[in-house]
Amino acid sequence: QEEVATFVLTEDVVRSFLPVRTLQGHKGTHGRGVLVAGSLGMTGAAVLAGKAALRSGIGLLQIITPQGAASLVDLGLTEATVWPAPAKDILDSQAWSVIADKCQDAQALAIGPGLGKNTDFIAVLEEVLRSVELPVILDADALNLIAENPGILGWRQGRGPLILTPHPGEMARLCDCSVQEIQDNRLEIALNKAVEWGAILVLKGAVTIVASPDGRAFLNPTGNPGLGTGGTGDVLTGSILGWLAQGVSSFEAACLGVYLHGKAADELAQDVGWSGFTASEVADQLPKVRRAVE
Ligand code: NPW
Ligand code: AMP
Ligand code: MG
Repeated sequence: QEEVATFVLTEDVVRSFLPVRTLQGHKGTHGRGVLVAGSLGMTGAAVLAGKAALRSGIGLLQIITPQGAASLVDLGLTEATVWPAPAKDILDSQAWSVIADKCQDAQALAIGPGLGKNTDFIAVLEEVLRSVELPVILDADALNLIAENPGILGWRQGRGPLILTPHPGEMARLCDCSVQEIQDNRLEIALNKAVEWGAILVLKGAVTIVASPDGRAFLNPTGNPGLGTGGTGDVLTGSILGWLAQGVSSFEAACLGVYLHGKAADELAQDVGWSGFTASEVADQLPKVRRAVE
């Protein structure tokens, strides 16, 4: 049994996690990330996550999305390259070969925002858990698919780092319990599941928890109810991908992502209050809040 140590994230802690940029840095040294996201009707999730990765400073971003959604994602995010996988509206098992190829020269992989739920895609998730050695973030529909068989998370043990970013609804599906049960025992559940799944667990919501399998957990003091609007979780996932690609290790990248995402929302709330700012604006605010912290 590991010793449990719980802290509140502070600006000083977060500052120490920020990657250092050198004068000679270029898009190669600033890291490549692969984002597997989007489906017809949810291309916005891919665009929002991608925008947040770029706003977090990633060098190169490659987005994998179904063929039928690719041109919309491409138009939505000029700076990313888009790689269509052979599926019309929603990714299926054929996506694996494109993902494996793009992961070869990347530093991090994120899967899930706006994917939709095609049970055929579980084969890809199994392959990722078993064989991808890069740090991997699983969010949204990737988690909803895994909820059908959470045991496969155990396959990751001993491979690369794994970060899971469920909101309370997704966590309830993963744990096969009610949202209320999750909310009544957030810290205990987050720590226990981080150990069971061998993953950094980001349990989102008011006071997001970042729990590590080594028994550490941070409580995040930033953020406000204005974040309760479509797409903000997609932005968080993209931002963590950005930090991972820049070489920040998984627990630190998750903490950085969560803290700055909340601080960006707090900054927006200074102007407009706790409602009416958008997920895109949260992403666009990230460089400014990073600058204020460093
Ligand atoms: P309730 O409503 O109280 O019963 P879903 P989703 C619960 C994509 N998106 N505290 C909530 O519970 C995503 O990336 C695409 C308590 C409800 O049951 C996904 O791929 C967008 N409960 C897909 O849509 C923009 C909470 O969770 C359930 C909670 C579906 O994702 C939007 C809702 O979650 C979106 O991001 C909290 N803090 N938070 C786009 N533009 O393309 C959530 N719940 O059913 O998993 O749906 O999160 O919208
Ligand atoms: P998702 O449901 O995946 O779009 O993620 C929603 C994001 O908004 C997560 O980062 C949550 O932590 C954040 N969020 C939602 N409601 C609140 C709240 N009341 N206070 C702070 N953060 C919130
Ligand atoms: Mg989400």
